[in-house]
Amino acid sequence: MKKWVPAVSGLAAGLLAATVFFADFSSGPSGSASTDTANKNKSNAEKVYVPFGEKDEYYLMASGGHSGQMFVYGVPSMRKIRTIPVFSPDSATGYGYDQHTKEMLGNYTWGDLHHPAISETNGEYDGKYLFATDVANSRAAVVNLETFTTRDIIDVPNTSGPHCAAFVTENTEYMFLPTRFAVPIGSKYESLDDYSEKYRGVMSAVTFDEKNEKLNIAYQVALPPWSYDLSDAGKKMSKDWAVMTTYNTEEATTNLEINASQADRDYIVLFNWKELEQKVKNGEYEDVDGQKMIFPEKQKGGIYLVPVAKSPHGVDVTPDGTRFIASGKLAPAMTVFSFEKAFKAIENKEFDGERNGIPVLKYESVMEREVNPENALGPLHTQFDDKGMAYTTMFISSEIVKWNPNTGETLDRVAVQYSPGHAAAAEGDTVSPDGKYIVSLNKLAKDSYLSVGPSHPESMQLIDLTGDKMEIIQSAPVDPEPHYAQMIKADKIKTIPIYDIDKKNPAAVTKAEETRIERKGNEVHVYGLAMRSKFIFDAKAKRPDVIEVNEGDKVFIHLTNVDLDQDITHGFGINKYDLNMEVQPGQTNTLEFTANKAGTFPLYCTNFCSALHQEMTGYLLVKPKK
Ligand code: CUK
Ligand code: CUA
Repeated sequence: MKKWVPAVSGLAAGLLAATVFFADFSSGPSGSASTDTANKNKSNAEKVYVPFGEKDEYYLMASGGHSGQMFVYGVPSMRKIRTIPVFSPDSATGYGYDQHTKEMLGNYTWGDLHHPAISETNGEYDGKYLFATDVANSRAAVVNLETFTTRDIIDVPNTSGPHCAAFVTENTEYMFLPTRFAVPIGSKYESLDDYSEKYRGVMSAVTFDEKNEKLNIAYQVALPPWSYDLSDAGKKMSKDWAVMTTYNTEEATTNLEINASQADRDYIVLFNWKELEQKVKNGEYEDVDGQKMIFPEKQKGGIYLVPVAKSPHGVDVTPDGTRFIASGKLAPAMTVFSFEKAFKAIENKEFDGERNGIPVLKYESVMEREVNPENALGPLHTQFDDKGMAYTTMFISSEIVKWNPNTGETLDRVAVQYSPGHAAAAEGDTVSPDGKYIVSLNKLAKDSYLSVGPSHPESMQLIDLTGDKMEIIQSAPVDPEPHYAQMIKADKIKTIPIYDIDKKNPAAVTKAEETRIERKGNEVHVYGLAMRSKFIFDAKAKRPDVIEVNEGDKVFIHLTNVDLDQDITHGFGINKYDLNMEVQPGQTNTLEFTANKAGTFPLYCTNFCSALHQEMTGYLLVKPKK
């Protein structure tokens, strides 16, 4: 049963003056459910039940939105397993407090993480790394999946909000980071009256050096001053290509809700990254503050525009790489484009003029079909199953529609609660999705869970794809908004049980005899260790667990956890110094701070580690200046 209620909020609701299709979930597992429903729910409960001690079949790597973090869930249980701090400090792990993570975060204290991307080999998730970008402060990050820790963060210059990333190419050659907000190159001041001339929508091609775990900007492209929304890399026959959606090709500078929705068409940018790479090798670029910048109006070639229904959002490449599907948040249709047709059109120069020096391909030359399921409104993002069937989220009609991209035929629909943004299918962005599951990432949960006041958590609903009909079998709250997630087979992730004590790290100590406190002028270096259940900063001292410094000293506390037992992690917090860090088994971490407050400051282990964890304490004594 469905009931119509007026839209109160949401994407473009004002413009559309639409009504929202809210499904009625009142016949839930409790209450007046029929015996049939009860049985069905029992079998659904079994489908998601993972007994204690057994493991889930998939990892779901979900974006933590404007928490700046990433969340790890298990599928099918939908149990949350871990938070990975990426773009924001995290008190629990001391992320952003120790020297390495503090340097990575710079001076930023928040981030807005939208689209996690798992590294790929031959178009398959390889389970090695996870990439993400920060819309708030224009950064890109890489997380190592042996340890589930962030290893590198870079600032992306000339850009403001690389929303439309990260999507990696088939062998993780590149991820492309186009900007959401056009800004002047160098982010300097320019009047908005000169927007069309002075502003640009720069895209960065970022590479990953696995050996050193470093991200690098290989080159940038000064695209027109439009907003770039979502992107996807080609696969197989289209592997050298990538696509991204644009909006505000009107180049409006105010009241975008209205002004960026004037033209009937915006564009998909279609580009050949191999060709752009070659251009850079040939020296066809300009040096802009040390960045290799391609200006498409001057260094022509490799980039094309494909007209698409106005204000598109998602664009997704089919697993076989033959098509790309754009979803129009203001148009009720999904548009299927053919790479083969696009390649022919490029060869035959079937252009409809150009914009900003970039050729516009004829819509009819590239478009294969427009798909418009009855009453389905607000298509945003598409995922795929093992048979190549498409699953598109419908933000306004609050459902997922299953359809056949080869014919356009609607195959099934399931109501979700409510307003799905993305969905994440099992191995969904690879060349061989698993089918089996899809998770709907809903923007509004509306009373699905115990009330916590006016603001409710969002939700993720797990949908079983193995039966004749899609079926929701589990749901989990998530807070805040999960923009996107990727679901990877659990056995592809190979975590390490403990860190190898890093002998190359000059700050590592392995035995009590090596512990020491060294002073060089007003710099104090503590080489300490943590073990159950004590700290040893200097084994030879009268009180080995005490650090004494002078007010104004620059203090470095290097701490190695020598407990090489799985899961025996120690913390190191100093009262009232606003400092905490975690040292996992075998790890060496450094806290760097200035002892600018004189006094007596207890320090203690912040992670439960043994029956005598409470005794794992010491003192930082800061002698006042004369
Ligand atoms: S976006 Cu499309 S619904 Cu990928 Cu940031 Cu949120
Ligand atoms: Cu170490 Cu608690």
